[in-house]
Amino acid sequence: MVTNREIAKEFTEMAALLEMHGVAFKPRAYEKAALGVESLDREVKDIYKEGGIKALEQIPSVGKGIAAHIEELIKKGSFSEYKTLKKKFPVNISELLAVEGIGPKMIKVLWEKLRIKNIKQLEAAAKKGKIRDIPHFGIKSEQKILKGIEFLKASNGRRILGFMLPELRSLEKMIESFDGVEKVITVGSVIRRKETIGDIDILAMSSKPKDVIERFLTLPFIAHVYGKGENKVNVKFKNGLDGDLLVVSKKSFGAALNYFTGSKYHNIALREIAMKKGFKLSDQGLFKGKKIIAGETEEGIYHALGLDMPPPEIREDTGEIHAAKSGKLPKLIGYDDLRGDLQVQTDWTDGEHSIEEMAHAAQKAGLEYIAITDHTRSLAMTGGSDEKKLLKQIEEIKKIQKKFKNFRILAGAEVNIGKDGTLDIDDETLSKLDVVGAAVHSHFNLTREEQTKRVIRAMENPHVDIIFHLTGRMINKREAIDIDADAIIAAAKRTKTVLEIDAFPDRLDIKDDYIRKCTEQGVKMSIDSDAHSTQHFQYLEVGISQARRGWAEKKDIINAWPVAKMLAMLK
Ligand code: DGT
Ligand code: CA
Ligand code: CA
Ligand code: ZN
Repeated sequence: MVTNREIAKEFTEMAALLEMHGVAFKPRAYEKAALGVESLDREVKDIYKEGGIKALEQIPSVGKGIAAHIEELIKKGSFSEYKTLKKKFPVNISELLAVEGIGPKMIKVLWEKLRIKNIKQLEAAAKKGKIRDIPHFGIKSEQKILKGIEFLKASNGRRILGFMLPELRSLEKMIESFDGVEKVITVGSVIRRKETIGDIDILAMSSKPKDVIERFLTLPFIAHVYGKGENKVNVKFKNGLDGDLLVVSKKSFGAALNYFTGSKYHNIALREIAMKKGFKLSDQGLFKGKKIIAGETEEGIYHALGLDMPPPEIREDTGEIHAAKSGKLPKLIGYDDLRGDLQVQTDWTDGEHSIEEMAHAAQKAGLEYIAITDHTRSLAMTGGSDEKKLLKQIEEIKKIQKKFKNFRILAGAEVNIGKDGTLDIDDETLSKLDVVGAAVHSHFNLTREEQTKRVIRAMENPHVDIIFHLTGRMINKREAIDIDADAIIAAAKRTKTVLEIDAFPDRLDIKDDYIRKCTEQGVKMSIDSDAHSTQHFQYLEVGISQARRGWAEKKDIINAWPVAKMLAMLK
């Protein structure tokens, strides 16, 4: 039985294999299909069971040919075209691709010259100085590879939550469908919406824990069972993560939910409050002596302790307890509150879809406006726009706008910030755009002083409205640029520049603590998908989580406002 993740993984590898074999065009189709499958919150094999190959063709980015491969994957666990190509390169492609800077072409050379199959061998070869001798590699790429491996190791196997949400929801739905299960919630770092998760903690409500556990163990996701008890089981999932399922009855569900939501530090603080009031708080309930005071709901527990209930995203013991005591919890921005998206790429540069397709997808996702913000000329590999192309795009947007009702397409750009803070588009052209975002895409290794100065210079440009993905970090892949966040936030306030929360799951730039500083100082932010495909609008949710963890409210996020109000606050 094959899971969505396994299908997506094989397609991603297929794309790489095609490139390694020197096949043009086709790799993109497999990359897109991998994305299409990964973004589903239903299992592909269920879709196939219900509607056959025709239903598979309805999956985003899946056509006839790919659908046939999926059918084969479901039946045999792999597909023959993949297996044929793989014969020539018997290496762990997924593992090697995870290293920053390693692509299919490099994997091919590393195999052909040094017979490198996996990260372990890659690291050993790099440490022995063997990589530098391969033509076109050199000492610099050898060091870069070692740095990439080190960074990956530091991630400790933690996974990027935003990329896993569809898979987790699919898993929840399956458990929910079991007989006798009344509720299922993935708790721990998942419900707190951390950037990354270390494992998957699932809580189910049922009066028949044994049956639920038996059924759970038949799921296709499970690779190994570490241990099993009356009402809990501890497994390794096929995606490589460990997981716990805990099954509890209705009367202690709230207490279990509260305990396993965490965080640990929040729990410790709560338990102290309970103790001071002469209660005892555990994952079974809130007790006075042997008498249970609360336990069925979380609200019940908080109220019995004299507290308002903080949303899971802020339960980190960073001030939420105090706020909960004094009726001062923030009214966090809600998951339905976004009206627009201010960073969207199209096929004018490195996006996959046209302006019109992106606009339709955004409208379907419930938005009222988007800004088209393609890259600019110094990002040559994306086909970045120069002034002429931008002016042409403005005209094109006007035309496409006529086809839409109750939806606004704004003209914008993601202007590149040069090493010295200058921009690669002239002011006159920038003045014609509705929204100007500026971002760092190169010179990641400057000193803190240089980086800070550079970004502040861009902020001082009277046309730059937003700084996109401020630090350029990519979770598990690339470090953030070294920047003085306090100076940036102060400059944002002074120059009325907006700081973006980039919702793309491996960016989530800016981080929660910066967001909180922005809210405290009245610096406005936007939450943007950074979409390069119609499917990426779903990531806005992940950006909202990030904003919530930074205590942001609707008033702090400009694209939660109606378009006119939003535009009026830009420079
Ligand atoms: P993770 O798995 O590293 O992404 O982070 P969490 O927060 O999911 O941590 P995990 O899986 O170790 O534990 C799940 C929840 O269980 C945690 O959020 C709070 C609770 N918990 C775990 N260990 C302790 C503990 O030692 N004391 C208390 N009070 N609660 C704990
Ligand atoms: Ca966990
Ligand atoms: Ca755990
Ligand atoms: Zn960018």
